[in-house]
Amino acid sequence: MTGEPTVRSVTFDLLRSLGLTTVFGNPGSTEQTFLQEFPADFTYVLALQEASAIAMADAFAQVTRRPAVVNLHSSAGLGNAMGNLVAAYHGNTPLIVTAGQQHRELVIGEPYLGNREATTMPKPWVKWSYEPARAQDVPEAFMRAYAMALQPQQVEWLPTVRTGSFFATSSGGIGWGVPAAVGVALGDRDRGVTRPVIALIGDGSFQYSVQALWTAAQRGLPVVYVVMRNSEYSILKSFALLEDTPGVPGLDLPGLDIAAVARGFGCRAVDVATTGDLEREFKAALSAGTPTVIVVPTQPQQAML
Ligand SMILES: Cc1ncc(C[n+]2csc(CCOP(=O)(O)OP(=O)(O)O)c2C)c(N)n1
Ligand SMILES: [Mg+2]
Repeated sequence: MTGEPTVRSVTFDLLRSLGLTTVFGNPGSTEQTFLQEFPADFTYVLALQEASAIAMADAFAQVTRRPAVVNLHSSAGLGNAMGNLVAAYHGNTPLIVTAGQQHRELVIGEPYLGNREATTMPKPWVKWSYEPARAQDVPEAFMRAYAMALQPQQVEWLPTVRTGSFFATSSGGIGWGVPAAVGVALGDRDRGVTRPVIALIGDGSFQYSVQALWTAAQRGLPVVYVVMRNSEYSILKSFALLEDTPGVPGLDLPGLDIAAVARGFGCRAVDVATTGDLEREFKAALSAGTPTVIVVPTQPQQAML
């Protein structure tokens, strides 16, 4: 960057000095001013959808043990991200999340993509939310967000058991695992660790942030997704029995060609039929050097609730 410092150049310098040179996101018009002339020493991880961006950053932060930066698109992007923002909050993950806003002179007219109450929208699932009154306040807002992100929660949640090799969402919301596996693999790459990442996930849960497969494929990440295909929301059928609520609609998932979807996002994908197939394909996936989705047919079973 040359010439007079700008708010943007000072902000990027600050992020650089804090070691925050990986930005997860999905861009929109309101972020392009910030993202223009994106510095060559920064990495922008394109997630295709904001729910995936947050969960990737969540896992990345857990693996690298540093805060991670997420750049979302205004109110619509923040809305898409909310479920996984709740997960990051429960997991105590230090995230710095920015969301674009429409031009100040337009906001009074409630324009497309404007955020009526930008600081209220993410509450209560963030420790701090702030809308800088002046452009000049942006670097300080980042600095404060960084400091806040590193502070412990007032009330500690019971953390997910983390040995550094097992990760799970802390919120109970599904749609975390597919992108979080991407975040773990990117975090490993960032800290120079080489190991495969195994993501075990149900066929229903797989659908929620499925576009993260594209990021995994584009970046050649060593992720093996093992998808348990029972063609239903099995756990909800068990709940229906437990709670004696017969006739709940929407619990069957016929007609999902998961391997075809995965191939569409650029992954290797196989349907296996036997345990022998599974063993062979799993071994092959471990050395594939590219993400693989293995679809395993399973018998629906009643959960012990
Ligand atoms: C964001 C979100 N939406 C809906 C739910 C409710 N829910 C809990 S488990 C589940 C189904 C999971 O299905 P699947 O991954 O196929 O697992 P299975 O029970 O079949 O093994 C749903 C929809 C949720 N927890 N989070
Ligand atoms: Mg299922």
